[in-house]
Amino acid sequence: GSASVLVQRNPKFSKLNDEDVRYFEGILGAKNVIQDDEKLITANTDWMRKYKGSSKLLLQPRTTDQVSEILKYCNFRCLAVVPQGGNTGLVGGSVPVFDEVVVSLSAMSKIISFDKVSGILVCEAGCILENIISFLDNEGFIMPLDLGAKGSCQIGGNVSTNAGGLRLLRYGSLHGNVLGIEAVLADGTVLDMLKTLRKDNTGYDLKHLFIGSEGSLGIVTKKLLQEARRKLGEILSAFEFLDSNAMNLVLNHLEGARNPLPTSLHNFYVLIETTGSDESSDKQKLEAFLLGSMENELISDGALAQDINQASSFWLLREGIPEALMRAGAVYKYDLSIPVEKMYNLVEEMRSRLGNDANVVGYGHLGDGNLHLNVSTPQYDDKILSQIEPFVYEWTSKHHGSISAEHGLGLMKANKIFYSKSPETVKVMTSIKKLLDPNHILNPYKVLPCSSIS
Ligand code: FAD
Ligand code: 2HG
Ligand code: ZN
Repeated sequence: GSASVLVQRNPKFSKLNDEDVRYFEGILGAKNVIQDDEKLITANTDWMRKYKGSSKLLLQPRTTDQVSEILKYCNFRCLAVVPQGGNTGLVGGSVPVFDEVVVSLSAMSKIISFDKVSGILVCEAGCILENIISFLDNEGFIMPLDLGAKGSCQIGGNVSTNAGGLRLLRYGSLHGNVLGIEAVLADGTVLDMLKTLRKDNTGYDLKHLFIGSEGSLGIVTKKLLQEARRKLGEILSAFEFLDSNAMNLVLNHLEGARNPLPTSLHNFYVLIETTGSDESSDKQKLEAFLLGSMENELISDGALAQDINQASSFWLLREGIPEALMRAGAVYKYDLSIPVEKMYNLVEEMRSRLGNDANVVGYGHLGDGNLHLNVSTPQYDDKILSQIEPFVYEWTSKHHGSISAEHGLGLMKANKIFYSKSPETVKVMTSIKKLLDPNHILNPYKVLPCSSIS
């Protein structure tokens, strides 16, 4: 079960009854009000199968108005709600903790418009990231966001977690790429912040509150605006790294994974991608970079993808790590921002703390200073956990890093926020939360510490 975080059900929340179900059926039609056991198990279980809730109801609205009506009713009845996208989140934020109603955005998956001149895309929150990527690719544009979970995660979930991913280095975070948002507040109010202007300094820019708010302030709905950039510029688009433990895991657990440098196992691998407007000059630059780095003994070996198939087989080695870790057994995940020069010290210290009890794996977005420290064990074990935490948080805090670079706080780290934020800042966040969601029905027990909310 969701063992590692102990919270109590808030007794203020009502329990779902038949009348509630009938009311939702009236809004959504019976087939979008789901009580089927199998579908509920899926909605109650996170991607890692680590967090499990016991919700009895899954709602699938098709319009913003329906989301608004759902929330208005839940707020009135004091029924707690979990907004859910593709359910690929890694911090236990996307599933109920107890019996919260799950509101899934999956049925809101239309691309509404795309303007080729400005590169502005408008779509519903439930659009699957991979569908947006291929839509834009067909139009000759690039989506500024890409991540391993692209086949399942939704743009609304990406915005709500402020997902970083594999292209942040080149295109920056969603705070820069999202031009507007439509969101529904806890009481059902629809906030239209969908301006397609690039410049608009009229008051507070409220959309930024919703980017990275992990479903705790509102539900992002229709028409997210997303800037897609043209394939231009001879610049680096990704700079990822993995250590030998990560490489070994992928090679052993993922079908189709092949080491392009098979002669010996190296301590570190980096995966570098460029996206320029002229393929042949890109290739020349990369070749020269590779040769130069080998001559200067910065690297000991390297390989250049010769075609798109080879490139995706390189990417599999990096993107496949979370999947390989899942297959290897239990996993403790830490998503940290740490100054690059100190980043690997933590991995090594963790290895010496845990000895042979665990496989400590380091990989991540080197170009962004983002380490994914994963500790893999045969099964979950409280003794091992007590060796890892609070050490990992204290270490990160001591080095002025962040305990959540890109995955958010969710349930896993709601009570750990003070390692990265001052009490004063948390107080302001709590005031905002209380203002926008006075009954705390939106994603309870997540993001902010329970002690600060009740
Ligand atoms: P969910 O998991 O369903 O939800 C995540 C959070 O957002 C929850 O708190 C939920 O309540 C809230 N939420 C979802 N939709 C909405 C909405 N419409 N309105 C309001 N709140 C909402 N993350 C990175 O940053 N970079 C990576 O490179 C990366 N790679 C990943 C690779 C794999 C294999 C996996 C499994 C995950 C990865 N992640 C990565 C984690 C990342 O947070 C998610 O994959 C993604 O951004 C979440 O989208 P989702 O639609 O699955 O949201
Ligand atoms: C990635 O970069 C994801 O692959 C997942 O953010 C990281 O599972 C992890 O720790
Ligand atoms: Zn990542």
